[in-house]
Amino acid sequence: MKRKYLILLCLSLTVSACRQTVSETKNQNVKPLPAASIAPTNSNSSFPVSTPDATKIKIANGKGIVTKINLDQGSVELDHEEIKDVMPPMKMEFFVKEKAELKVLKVGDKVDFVLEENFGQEKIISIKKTN
Ligand SMILES: [Cu+2]
Repeated sequence: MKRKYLILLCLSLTVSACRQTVSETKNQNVKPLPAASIAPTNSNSSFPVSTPDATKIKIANGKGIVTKINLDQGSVELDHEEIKDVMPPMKMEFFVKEKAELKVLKVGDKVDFVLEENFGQEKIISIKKTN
């Protein structure tokens, strides 16, 4: 009888260990938030700046059509035109710096946006409906 109990105990331990692994894996799937943006240290000087830092943070203008809005995440999916020197036309999701700007947008809106590219991580710093 005692041995049977031990086996059961063993089994339940295995199961709970299993569950833990599953939930850990799930957590890893959570979309990583974009790393905090590194503000240019010389923000007082007029743009463009010609310090080496200027090459790491790129600002680009883009145009596109809203295909999805995620207010909770603060992200927007756009079917965007070519963004010069950044990327070809495509449909993709961007994080938006000012979530409030998303509240006035809806799917299908044509938008102008400003993209900040920071070490390969893009973030929309301004997005406005085109009239
Ligand atoms: Cu893109």
